[in-house]
Amino acid sequence: APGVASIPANPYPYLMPIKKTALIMIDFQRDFMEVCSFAESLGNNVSLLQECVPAAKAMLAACREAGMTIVHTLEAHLPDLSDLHPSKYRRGNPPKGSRIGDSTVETLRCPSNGVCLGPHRLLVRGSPGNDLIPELKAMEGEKIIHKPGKGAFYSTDLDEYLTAKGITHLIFAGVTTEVCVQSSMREANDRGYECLLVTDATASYFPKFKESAIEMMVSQGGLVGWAAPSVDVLLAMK
Ligand code: C5J
Repeated sequence: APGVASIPANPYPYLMPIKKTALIMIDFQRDFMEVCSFAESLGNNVSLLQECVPAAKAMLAACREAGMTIVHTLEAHLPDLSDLHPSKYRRGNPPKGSRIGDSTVETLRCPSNGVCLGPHRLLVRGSPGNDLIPELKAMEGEKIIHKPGKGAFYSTDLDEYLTAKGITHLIFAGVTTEVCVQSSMREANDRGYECLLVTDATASYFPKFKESAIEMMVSQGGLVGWAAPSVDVLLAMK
């Protein structure tokens, strides 16, 4: 049909009505992707997440070109932390200086190459760590969702925004696959959206969790949705 891209996907072809589809870019924020960040303060290797940036960039460019709806999410808390559940604050029992809302001034190891986020408050809205990475900045007119949870629908206006635009299909990219991407895709699936995950535009600090998360979501005939590499999505959109 005209305006519908047929994407060879797992577990079977995904039909994408371009004007009714939004690209959802999950949490491509410096907090998770860069050195001197929240993620590094918790001991994660952020270079694993950088691997998915080229495919995410290509998806963003193609979806912009096609005039699609684009949404960027950020895991972010208000400066007064009033939207942070005490359970989330306590979780992991992180040392002082690595907790949500803490200031990094004295706590982070900074690299010697001069690339440094600089002092910031961890996962706090408006703090430098909460910016999108420079390669994947939002453009004028693209929706930015600040979300206090892992899922993009919890305590946000995302569902209303998409519904008002007549969006029925969602293409997901982002980090990390098994945490915020998977939570968001499951929430979207329960709300009736047809979801596809772009497999090389998502990454995890734990590569085996990424593979397992994708396997789980496409299992049993696509219980949560579909998965396909960016090359197949981009070709089908041409
Ligand atoms: C995490 C996320 N991993 N964006 N957040 O805490 O996946």
